[in-house]
Amino acid sequence: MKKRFLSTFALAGVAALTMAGCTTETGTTTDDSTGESTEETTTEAGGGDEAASDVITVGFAQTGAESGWRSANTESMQAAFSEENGFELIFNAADNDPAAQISAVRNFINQGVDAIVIAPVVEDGWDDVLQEAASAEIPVILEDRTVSASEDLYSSWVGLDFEAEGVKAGEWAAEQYGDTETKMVVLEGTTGSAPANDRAAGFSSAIEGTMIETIDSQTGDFTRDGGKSVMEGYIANYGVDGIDLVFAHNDDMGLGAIEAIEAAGAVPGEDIKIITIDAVKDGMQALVDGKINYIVECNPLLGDQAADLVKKVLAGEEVDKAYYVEDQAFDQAAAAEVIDSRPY
Ligand code: GYE
Repeated sequence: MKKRFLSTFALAGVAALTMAGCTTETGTTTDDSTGESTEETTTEAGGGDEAASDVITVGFAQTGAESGWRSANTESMQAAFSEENGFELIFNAADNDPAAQISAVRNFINQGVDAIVIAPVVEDGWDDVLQEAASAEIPVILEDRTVSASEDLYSSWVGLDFEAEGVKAGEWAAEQYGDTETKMVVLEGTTGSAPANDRAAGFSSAIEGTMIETIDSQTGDFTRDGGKSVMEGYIANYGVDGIDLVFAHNDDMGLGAIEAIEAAGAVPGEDIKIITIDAVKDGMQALVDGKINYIVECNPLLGDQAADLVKKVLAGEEVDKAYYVEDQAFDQAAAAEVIDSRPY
């Protein structure tokens, strides 16, 4: 697979259609099989039948609203799939429930949307519904997370190299702490999600052969509350003195861990070192404040690339199967330099 690095702002040039008026509807749909309800918002481009026929209707199946990263990603997607850019966006957030997300995609197929965009909660379980979209001749573009299904079942994907993020975080840990006995606990992202799987694999490979020992690893579901309560459990089991390092698969769980460490009377960033991934505002602030020690970036601003891909695919243009956006990494000094100019 060819890796192509895109700058986040490079692909913004989609033609803007001028349209008067727009309506926003928010409704709740209930998944018959699970009884789960998810929120759906439709933003419609107005301006009469003529304009409406040019409008591209896109169903976007978002994971949920678990983190600061996710909020920034949702905003980026909503801004790019706007009516000014020629789209009618049907937005669904599945509250991180894989079954609810699959049924949202089925609803999009039944509604006969022009294209479907998915940020898949988990990697597995997509074959059937992607096949159904293919049979209905509705192209699917993936953003952010990947799936294990055959790449013939979707048109393209744009996102980040999660394994490389894990490697970057692990290499820094190895360099800083690898020569002394270091007891590490891990706060994993959502079980079965591509970033949780790949970040864990990347980090583990980078610390192999060092004196960093993983004493426990559990999921905090990418949320602040999850990170806090898993960290409370670790502290109860091992004591603050029994833990040297936390590797959190995202900033929010690291921020939750900070609360747990402080509540136990210890100093985050000193008594217990913390490495996270994302580099959202709150995470970067904690890094500048010395409560987090290192952050590997994961860029959430994927909306313009995703919208560009939808237009290209619908126009029958050739696209690659995968577009990787490049990430950076920050220590305290680097974070202090850029924090004020960060867009998220
Ligand atoms: O790191 C985390 C979010 O899929 C890359 O999901 C994304 C991850 C991100 O909840 O904060």
